[in-house]
Amino acid sequence: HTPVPAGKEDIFVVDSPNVIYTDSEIQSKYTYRTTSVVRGADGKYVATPKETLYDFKVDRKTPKTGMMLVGWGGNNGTTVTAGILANRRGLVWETREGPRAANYYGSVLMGSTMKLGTDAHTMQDVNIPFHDVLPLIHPNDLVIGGWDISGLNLAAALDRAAVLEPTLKAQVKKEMSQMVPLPSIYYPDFIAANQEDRADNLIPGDKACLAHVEKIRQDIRDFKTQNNLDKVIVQWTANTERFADILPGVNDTAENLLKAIENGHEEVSPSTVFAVACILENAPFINGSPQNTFVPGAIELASKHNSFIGGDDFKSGQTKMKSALVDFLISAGIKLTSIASYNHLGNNDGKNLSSQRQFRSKEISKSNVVDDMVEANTVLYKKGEHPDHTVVIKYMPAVGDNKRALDEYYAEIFLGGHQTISIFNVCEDSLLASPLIIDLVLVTEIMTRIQWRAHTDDEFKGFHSVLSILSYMLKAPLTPPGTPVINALAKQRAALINIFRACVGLEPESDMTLEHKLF
Ligand code: NAI
Ligand code: DG6
Repeated sequence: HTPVPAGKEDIFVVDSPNVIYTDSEIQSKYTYRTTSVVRGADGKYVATPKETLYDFKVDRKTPKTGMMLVGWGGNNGTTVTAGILANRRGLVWETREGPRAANYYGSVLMGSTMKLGTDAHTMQDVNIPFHDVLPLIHPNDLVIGGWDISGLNLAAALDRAAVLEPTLKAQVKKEMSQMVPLPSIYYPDFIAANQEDRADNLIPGDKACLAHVEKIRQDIRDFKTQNNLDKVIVQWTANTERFADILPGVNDTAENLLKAIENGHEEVSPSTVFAVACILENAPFINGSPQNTFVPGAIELASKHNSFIGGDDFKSGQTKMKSALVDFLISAGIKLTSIASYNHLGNNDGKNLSSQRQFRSKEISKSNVVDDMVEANTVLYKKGEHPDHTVVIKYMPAVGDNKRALDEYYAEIFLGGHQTISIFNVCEDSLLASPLIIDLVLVTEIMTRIQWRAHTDDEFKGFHSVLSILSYMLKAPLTPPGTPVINALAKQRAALINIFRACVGLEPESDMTLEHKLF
């Protein structure tokens, strides 16, 4: 058995009888080991180790990929665009603290590493960039486009966002002034009334209709053709919408949802219209905002069309910290009893969220993020018991994009004592969200190139159309219907790493390091 040498872009090769490299694919046989549990009549659990054999194959050719953003002219849209241009051109700019160079800090794929294994001679860990585990596309190669209800070109929109240093903006100004968002759909009832004054770049019509779906599909096709792309991935980074009511006969099934759009039903949101257009166009669609874009009918439609969807709501600062800290506290056996989360921010997102119905979407998304960790600890919490959890968001124009997040965690410790942890987190919201937008595209794209089959099956197929592997980047992870939601950050990262490893025939990283303990 001789493995085919890695391509020049691969930094490692797996030498195993279970892994085959061809010019076009990496093929692996993978034994998935789990523990199956049943509870006997006597109330005792019986845990049985279980093995399932899967075949995976990964297409090695990196496609020319387009990223289309809904809300391209917003703070996130302009920041991620400028960031990619700055990286592509290797820009350096002056700040009051000295020169700064473009980087991808904050992107788990571009900025973090993964343990490949243990050096055979020194017995030390060998770590490689996360980006090199699978043949991922590079963010510098993304072709960027999108829609916005505001028609400002991207250079002017970058000024409006007031996120980046003038010395950086000056260097991307020319290129970004050529970028103009496509007109978009605007149904005023779904976002705050205070957004109306920027809605000057509109596709006619103020409620859902098939013409809107068709126009968006055509925009995706045109973008693909004009830029000679192999695929396009679409992300919603537009304003937070209010929740749509889930109505039987309207958005409960795929068929009803399509009929509701055809009939111009007023409870179909712009984000759902975008989702439907992308699903029908087989362009993966990710929702970076908290609203319920993926009504049951949209999820069913995606599954019928084998089209990838992911969401909801970027997990950037406060919630990312929460999903690490609460995991730590509860896993340490400390009984968290309350979380008070305050935010104030002064960007356009904050302005939109100052409206009650849009705030409510965000409140829901920010509030359910510790449920899995609480439910899992039956020692600390009785069934149904839950820490108190309050989320407050206030619009404070003066602080702009520099969001302030103040959190107090209150917990019960040994013998009735208390622990209070207070966090004051200040950072530019869009600089946290932009790397997540990149990660979501990179992971989603590689998922379109991974196929699997049970070892006994003939046919390969793709993963479930709901991409729960994206959970690490999202506050309210969408999972296939009936499957658990994982919010704990470490588990989310482990899933991402270990699925990537499985695709190249490597065992999950267990961190047991027996090689350092048994001698
Ligand atoms: P923003 O308000 O600066 O940008 C949103 C853009 O969407 C605006 O340019 C607006 O004109 C546009 N827009 C609104 N409705 C549209 C439609 N129907 N079609 C096309 N464009 C439309 O907001 P920002 O800061 O860029 O955030 C975007 C979204 O991401 C918000 O929903 C926010 O809650 C969410 N988010 C942001 C995070 C962050 O850290 N920045 C983290 C988590 C979520
Ligand atoms: C205020 O909370 C505004 C929101 O849009 C958040 O900034 C955004 O959802 C990020 O939230 P988090 O909790 O991930 O920092």
